[in-house]
Amino acid sequence: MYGDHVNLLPIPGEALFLPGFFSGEESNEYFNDLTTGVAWKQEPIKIFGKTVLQPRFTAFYGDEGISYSYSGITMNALPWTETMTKIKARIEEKYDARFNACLLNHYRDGSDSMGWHRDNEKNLGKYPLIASVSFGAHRIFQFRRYVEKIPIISVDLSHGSVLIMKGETQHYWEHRLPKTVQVTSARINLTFRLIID
Ligand SMILES: O=C(O)CCC(=O)C(=O)O
Ligand SMILES: [Mn+2]
Repeated sequence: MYGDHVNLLPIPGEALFLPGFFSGEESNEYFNDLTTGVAWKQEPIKIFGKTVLQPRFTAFYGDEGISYSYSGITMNALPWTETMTKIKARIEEKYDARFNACLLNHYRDGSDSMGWHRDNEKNLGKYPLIASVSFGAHRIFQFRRYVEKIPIISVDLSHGSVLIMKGETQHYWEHRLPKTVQVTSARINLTFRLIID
């Protein structure tokens, strides 16, 4: 099943990258639909006791009754849109996985970003499988070891690509989407997750 992927990380952890999982045509359609068809919000978050706006827009969709807490905010899932359901079904089939939630990110241009973090919330379980789908502008995504903070592994997340993070990835690696002056257009990212409680 993974023969067509590139494994980006030395062990421990597994990050599998598959560019072009969605065709250019499908990806354009999904990008346009998600740009206008998602309830995007720029949320305030608390960092070191100070309230600031997140440097991106986000939304949270999922099965009924699912909620998700991180960085001091709790998001209640909105019901899946038709487009999200289609994308989710394709990923679930390919990876023999199941997801009940999706955190979406909208980066207006290269000045929007996401800082170093791990997706290690308790309610994702010990070995979460997270599927990250990208549409729109290419952006560099980076991994670094959590303990030593080096080295950095970079991947170009392209239009229609899928990145799977699984196994012990969230134990040993942090990831981020750095700012860049080179990108002047928008990117949309969907991270499908299975929330266990
Ligand atoms: O935009 C990305 O590729 C990163 C998203 C991410 O790491 C997250 O939502 O937890
Ligand atoms: Mn993440």
